[in-house]
Amino acid sequence: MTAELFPETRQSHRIAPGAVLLGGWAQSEARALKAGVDAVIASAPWRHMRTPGGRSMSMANSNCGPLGWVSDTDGYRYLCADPESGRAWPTMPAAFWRLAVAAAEEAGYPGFAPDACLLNRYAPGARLSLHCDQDEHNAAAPIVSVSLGLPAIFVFGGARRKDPCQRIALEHGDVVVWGGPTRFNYHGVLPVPDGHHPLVGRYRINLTFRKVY
Ligand code: MD3
Ligand code: FE
Repeated sequence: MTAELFPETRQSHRIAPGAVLLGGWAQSEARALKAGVDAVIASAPWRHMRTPGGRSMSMANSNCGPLGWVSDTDGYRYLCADPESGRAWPTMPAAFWRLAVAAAEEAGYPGFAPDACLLNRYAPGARLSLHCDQDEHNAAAPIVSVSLGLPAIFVFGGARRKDPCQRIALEHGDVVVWGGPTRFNYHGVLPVPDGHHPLVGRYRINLTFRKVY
């Protein structure tokens, strides 16, 4: 019996002060979300960005909404145009916006109005090393994270890099709302195991909704 077959068995619980896992919360919207991903990618294709140190990231990225997160050898920042095309990032699909706002409200953050959505795509073996998200100027707003496709282990640490970490399995349809005192904690994603997902194929896709300003 997998949680995949029985979404109601996915747990919702508080991971840390201000951080809430809404298990399986996006499952019923997964098709609409995947269609939204495909529409965004048609205008702003997946690309592998470089770290400030010059290494190519193992996950592929894109963005939608007024602002998009980019990384290159000049550092990390939010831009209102896609540097690959010079055009504005694609509009946030309505299904994305509705889900992010509803999830934030469910987790205790009413009035969430994201101005950026970062799309991360992990092929098997891709990972995200331990980091903290500090490029958003609005420290009061949470980040809403939606996982689609292959499962992964999310690593959630403390305020300092050396603090102990907890490991959290994130599956297709899971939503996590990260806010409050742990908003700037260290976190990462372990290398994604190989597999196949009926809707997403051989990938894990993560959407993060952010309020930059
Ligand atoms: C915990 N992405 O894009 S977002 C990222 O699965 C990122 O792709 C993860 O970390 C992924 O930066 C999941 C989860 C997340 C975002 C912000 C946090 C977790 C957080 C801030 C504080 C603590
Ligand atoms: Fe992050």
